[in-house]
Amino acid sequence: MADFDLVIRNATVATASESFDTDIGIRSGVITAMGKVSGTADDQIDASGKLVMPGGIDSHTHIEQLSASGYMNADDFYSATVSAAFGGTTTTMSFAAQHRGMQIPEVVADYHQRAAGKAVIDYAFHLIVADPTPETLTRDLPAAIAGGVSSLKLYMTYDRLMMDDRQILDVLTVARAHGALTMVHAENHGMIGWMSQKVVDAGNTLPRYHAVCHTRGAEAEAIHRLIALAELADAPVLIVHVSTVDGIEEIRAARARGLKVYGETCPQYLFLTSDDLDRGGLDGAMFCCSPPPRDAEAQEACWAGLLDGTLQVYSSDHAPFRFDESGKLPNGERTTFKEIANGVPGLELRLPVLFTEGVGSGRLTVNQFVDITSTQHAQIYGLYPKKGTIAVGSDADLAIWDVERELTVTNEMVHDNVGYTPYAGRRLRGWPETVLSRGEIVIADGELRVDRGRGQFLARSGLESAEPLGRDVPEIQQMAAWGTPLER
Ligand code: DUC
Ligand code: ZN
Ligand code: ZN
Repeated sequence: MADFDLVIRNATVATASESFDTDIGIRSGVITAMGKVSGTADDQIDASGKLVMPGGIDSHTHIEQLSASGYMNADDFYSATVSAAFGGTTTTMSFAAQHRGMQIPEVVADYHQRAAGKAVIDYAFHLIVADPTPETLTRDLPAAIAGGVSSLKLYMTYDRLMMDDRQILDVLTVARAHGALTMVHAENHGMIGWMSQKVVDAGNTLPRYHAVCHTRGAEAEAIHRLIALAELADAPVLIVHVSTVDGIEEIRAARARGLKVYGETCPQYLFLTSDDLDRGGLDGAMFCCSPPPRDAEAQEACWAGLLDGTLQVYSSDHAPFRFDESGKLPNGERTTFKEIANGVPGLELRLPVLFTEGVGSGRLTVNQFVDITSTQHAQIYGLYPKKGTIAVGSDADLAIWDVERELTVTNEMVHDNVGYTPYAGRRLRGWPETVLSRGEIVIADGELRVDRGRGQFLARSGLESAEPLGRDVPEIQQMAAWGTPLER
């Protein structure tokens, strides 16, 4: 038997902290040797002149998920994970979504079943909680967390998903007690609803009004309120898809006060603006997501937030819907902006677009690129060091980049099932040409090399990010003294 299943020779490796030249020896899916690797190997890849980075981890994706409004994502676990792999991502984290009235054990089992026979790369789940009944809180959430789904997601908006402040406090308390991290979609529901109704009543229904009605203040207010709730519960939170100057400032200020508040931004907030929703007729529907893309100042704030560590993760929020009756245009030409399925695709192009615009432009080092696209996702969500780095003992999830390759994005080149990409027409430089998952070549020479169903579920536990600060919260102590201790 050979010493290695595969050796990658002459690699220039970039991790989140350093760049160096090395060989990489792989056995049974794991990196077992680095440096000058000698010994026999069944297979070899010469990576001379290429850049080898940890495969991307996309910690915010919607795959084969039924939305609360009844729209099914255009991607199942096969098309989504194939698309991810072509773009250099080797782990997806998507949602098992509870809707009101659904039981959590069935929800989680259902998503396991959807993914198991289809995923071509490894995957984990977060749990969307929409119905925090006493049984959900006391029985089902702890069981789901113990089963490896150790991050929850809550919504502060959307009629059928949103939670009020008391419900949020209930869930944060359970998450704190059982070691789960709570992700939150933070937008003020009333502000958006009030404005949307008035705008639609006046006959203004085009996609561009979506960008205006999801006001900047709606995001900032909800983030501010959430942070106050998290501070009372002494529970860490991660605010997803942050898009505004003021929202980022709220997170920065909370972190400066020592609170465990994490933040995420996405390609649509770095590379798109509200002008994209104002393309002729209904074409802007292709760019409708919540929160919406903003303006150049907000884009700059998102870059600054990533660079100074206010925002730790850059995810796609891949929410795939086709530009037809199945998603973006449920009422055809008469679709109003309130009816357009929310979300943009981004799983495949998340990394290449950032590589061009970030590393290529000199805004980011390759190490910062690795950090915000892979390593911090693994660290925050409990996958590190199995995933998110290149080191002996880590899974051989690797993307071998041709940093010189230039191409122009087309709708046809993307492997998801959406039919368009918001980034069509962009010129890119740098592309992940060979992609490995647990040492197996998934993508090479522009082709998929594996069968559906090889991806494995990643159970997560013991999240450091979810550990409470353990601060004394005077009001909570008082409550305990009055005979109501919280489960701590
Ligand atoms: N907004 C969400 O909250 N989820 C999916 C996509 C989107 O645009
Ligand atoms: Zn959201
Ligand atoms: Zn989302």
